[in-house]
Amino acid sequence: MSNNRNRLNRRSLLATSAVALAATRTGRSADDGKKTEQDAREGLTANQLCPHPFLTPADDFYNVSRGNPKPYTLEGEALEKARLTEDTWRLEITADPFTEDGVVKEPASAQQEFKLEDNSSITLDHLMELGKKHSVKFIKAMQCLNVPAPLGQGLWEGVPLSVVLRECGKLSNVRRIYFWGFHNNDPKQIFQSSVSYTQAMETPPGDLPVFLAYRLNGAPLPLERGGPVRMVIPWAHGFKSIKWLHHIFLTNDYRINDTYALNNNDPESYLKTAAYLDDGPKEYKFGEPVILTGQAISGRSGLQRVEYWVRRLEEGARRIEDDSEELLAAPWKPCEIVPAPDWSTVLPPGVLPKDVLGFDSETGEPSSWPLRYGMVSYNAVLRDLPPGRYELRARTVDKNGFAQPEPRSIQKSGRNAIQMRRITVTD
Ligand SMILES: Nc1nc2c(c(=O)[nH]1)N[C@H]1C(S)=C(S)[C@@H](COP(=O)(O)O)O[C@H]1N2
Ligand SMILES: [Mo]
Repeated sequence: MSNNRNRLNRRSLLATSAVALAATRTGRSADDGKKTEQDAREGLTANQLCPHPFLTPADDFYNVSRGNPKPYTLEGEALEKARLTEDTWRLEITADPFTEDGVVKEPASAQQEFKLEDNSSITLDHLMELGKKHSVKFIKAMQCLNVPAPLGQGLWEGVPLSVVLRECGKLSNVRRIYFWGFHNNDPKQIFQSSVSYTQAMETPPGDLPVFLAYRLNGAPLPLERGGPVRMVIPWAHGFKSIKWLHHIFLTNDYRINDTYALNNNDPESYLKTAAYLDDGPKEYKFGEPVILTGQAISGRSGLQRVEYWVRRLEEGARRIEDDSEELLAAPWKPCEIVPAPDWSTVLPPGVLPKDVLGFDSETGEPSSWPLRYGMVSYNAVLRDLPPGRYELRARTVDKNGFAQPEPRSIQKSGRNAIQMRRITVTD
């Protein structure tokens, strides 16, 4: 495995873009196996090998939103009433008086609360003012726990929740912090999530803070992505990243009562390391290159490699499960992971890699590749598959050596099935 890692490091130093990479790839290696791999890619364009932009344009994210009407469809006066324009946006922060005999002894309290009713709620100007000194930026893949495709990857920017909570002065008996967004004033449409007090206040060095995002890919966060302000929880699946943020609620009730938990989801699940396959042609002529592409998310346990397996479908072949003997014992082979891009071509104008969390603040090099909680493209090119029917699969292996769907094979902790494409090669 260390071999594998060296190769990646060397490559990310050498190649500054996918295009440059395609040029460096053409047969300079002494290693024969490597050479065949390079030959397989000859004549293919960078776009064929990596059909995804590194940052997903804000409009191209896959949208997962509740509510009727959806908050992002509101216009004009309705949008202003919903406090979803830059001028009308307000954030409340209140403390929960809740106690329960023998369970929660003391109520939460805050020296200062921020409320609509007494005009003390926080404005976007106030938040941006905090941002002048404390703003953070980082690249994160958004992924739903229940959707079998990544939603998108953005450069998110905003103010850490810890900085906003300090505006409340002294807090007492706060163990959990809830947040929810606009939901049509209908309590049934509420969508809330939470983090523990410690998760909000204390970020391990090198790790990423919870924050209130107001920019995406260098522009104000659009309404459809949850603007003016959305919570972003770096390590979590999408359901923690509440859109159209309106309310932060401080409570001493330690029990996790996220909306998503009500549908049998694990409310504490971390973003999962997993590979997703792109669609592609179903039929190839013999001799045509079969290009397997996809995206992989580097979750909590990191990403060591992506592997593919070509299963030939013989007469009478059966459907197989992700834990079948045949799959587990199959000759999986490594995919190419597309190296780090030339950051000056993918980051918005004026944003330097060294200013982005997850990058070295002096050298501007990413602290890991793939980026933690980010997403990379991968590919494999198959030449000379004899005529026949095939199943193509891809899976991740995390930094602990677990191949997908392990170690989390329970689907409601994050969708993680091994994806498969069926193709036919004709004479
Ligand atoms: N207010 C609100 N926030 C929300 C949701 C919602 O329905 N309402 N859906 C959540 C879920 S389940 C996911 S996966 C992500 C999707 O984010 P996206 O639409 O920006 O891709 O938003 C989360 N935030
Ligand atoms: Mo989701």
